[in-house]
Amino acid sequence: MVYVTSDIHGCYEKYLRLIERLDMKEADTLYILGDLVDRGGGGIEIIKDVMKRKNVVCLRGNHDYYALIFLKRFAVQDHIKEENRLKDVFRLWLEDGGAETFSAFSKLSDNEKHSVLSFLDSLPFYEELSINGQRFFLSHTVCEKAKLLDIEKCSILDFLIGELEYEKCYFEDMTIVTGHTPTGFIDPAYTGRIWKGNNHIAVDCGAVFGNPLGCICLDTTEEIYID
Ligand SMILES: [Mn+2]
Repeated sequence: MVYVTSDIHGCYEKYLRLIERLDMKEADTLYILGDLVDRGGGGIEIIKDVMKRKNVVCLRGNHDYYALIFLKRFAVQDHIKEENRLKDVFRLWLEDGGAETFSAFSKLSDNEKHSVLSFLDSLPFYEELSINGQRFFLSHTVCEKAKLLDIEKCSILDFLIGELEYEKCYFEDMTIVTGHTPTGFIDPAYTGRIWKGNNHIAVDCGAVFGNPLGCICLDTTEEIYID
């Protein structure tokens, strides 16, 4: 079975309960579509656990992307004094939930810091899957349809902060599975629930905002919610 969740945002307890609930066998895989860290306090714990598991695959979200940049420059190397331009963005990241990640990361040993940074640096931006003949495109988010159809023109930012057009079917023969946007923003009636439509599956239920952590099995379409 292939399972997909996203935007765990440091909710370590919900993550552990999801892993327990899925009770994955060797042939099963859980994809996490990015934003492991920030806002909730358990992002670093989640990374340490994911690194030990063979059947959990993470893609990169905007928060993981910025955490890598800022942890490397300001928690490992000491660039605090000289880089004013980057420091403004660093301050914004801290305010947007990065402070929790920064503080937990700072408590790690040098070896642990190194492995967390290597892990973040290794995360892919998207992945294509075929399950029982059905095609899926997995990523944190994607850009608008016209641009994605010309994928050569896309930059990594399109897969981190792109503005997805949920009202448009991008591909007739492939479902786009994404996180990043809490489903309540797509349709308030779906707050805390997985949203599906127009060959999209949106799995970010807003777990860090008090909603359940949503997960979908792509083989069976079963939806799993961890309160
Ligand atoms: Mn995001």
